[in-house]
Order: sequence, then C-alpha cells, then structure tokens
Amino acid sequence: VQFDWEEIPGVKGLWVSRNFLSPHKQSTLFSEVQSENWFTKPSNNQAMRFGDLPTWAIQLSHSICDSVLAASDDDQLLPLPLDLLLRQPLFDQMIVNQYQPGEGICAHVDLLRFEDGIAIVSLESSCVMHFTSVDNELVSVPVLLNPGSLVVMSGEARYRWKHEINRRPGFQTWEGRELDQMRRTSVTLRKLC
Ligand code: AKG
Repeated sequence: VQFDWEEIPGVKGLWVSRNFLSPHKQSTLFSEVQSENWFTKPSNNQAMRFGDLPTWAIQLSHSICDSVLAASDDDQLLPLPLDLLLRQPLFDQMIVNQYQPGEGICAHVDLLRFEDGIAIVSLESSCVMHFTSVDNELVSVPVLLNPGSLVVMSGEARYRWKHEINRRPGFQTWEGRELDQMRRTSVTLRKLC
C-alpha cells in the first residue's frame, strides 16, 4: 500500500495520511472497538486504557509505525522523528471517543504527561478539527479528518497548537459546505512519559 502523507501548511509537525485505513480495515477496526462493549449506550462516549493495550490496538500501532516508515522511502519528510519510532512500546495509552452528531471536544493541548508523537485515527463520520496557535489565538487552521485517516502531531503541532472539534451548527464547514454529521469514532494513541 502506498501511504500518502501531507504536512498541513502552517502547522509544523502536523501530518495527515488520508488513506491510512481502507474501507475494509475501517470496518474491521470499528468492529473490534464495538466488541469491547464500551459504548453500550449513547451517553457512554469515552474509554481509556493505560499500559497493556488490546491486541487490535497493538496491531494498529504497528500499522502506524509501518505507514510512517513508508514515508521515509519517498523522501526525508517523516511524520515522526525516527527516534520516536524506535521507542518501546510506541504507545501505551489509548482513548477511544465515540461522538454523537453535534458532540465534539474543546480546544486543548494534550497533557505534558504524554510524550511527543500523538496519533489519531478517525472512523465513521468526517469532521473538521481546528488547530489554534497557543501564541496567537487568531490563527486557526481547519483540517478535514475523513474516515480512515491518521493524524500525527509532533513538535510544534503537539505543544504549541490547541486542537478542537466543534460540531455545533456552523463550525463543520469544508469547502463551503456543511458536513453531514453522523456518529464519529476516534482512536487516540499516546505514550506516557
Ligand atoms: C482527545 O481525546 O484528547 C482528543 O483530542 C480526541 C480527538 C479526536 O477525537 O479526534
């Protein structure tokens, strides 16, 4: 598989691979998430795991590692510094969010208890994630997260930019059109310091 990586202009260290998971792999991952039975009712919207991750999440980590390494075949533009890729394990903390239409997450920088190099895989509905500079709140960069996409935040993108998903009416606009919102599931992988 050829993984396409794009560094988001203006946000150094923010990378997106839009074809990270094929439709088939998206449905497999989604079934694996659902089979954990974390989201048995719509009011349950977040699950966290520390330490040993489920087998499917370890496999997902390996796929992330492979897709980042594949970027080094083409050029020297790597979504993660190579030394981060060598850490063991690559990730030991996971959050799975399942958002109903209209639900999102407030602007934040991830806690410093997590190392650099954070990965987010999106499933189901597309959404727009806004990145706002910590140094200049007027600078906001929208990024489309399609189902099957992988986002990697490192360096400035991880420490100097807040990220936010505002799914209230009017905020989920892409190329002049309001996105059709459905439920959205995301898997965020991080490494504790
Ligand atoms: C978090 O849980 O801290 C996130 O930023 C999740 C982002 C997402 O759902 O895509």
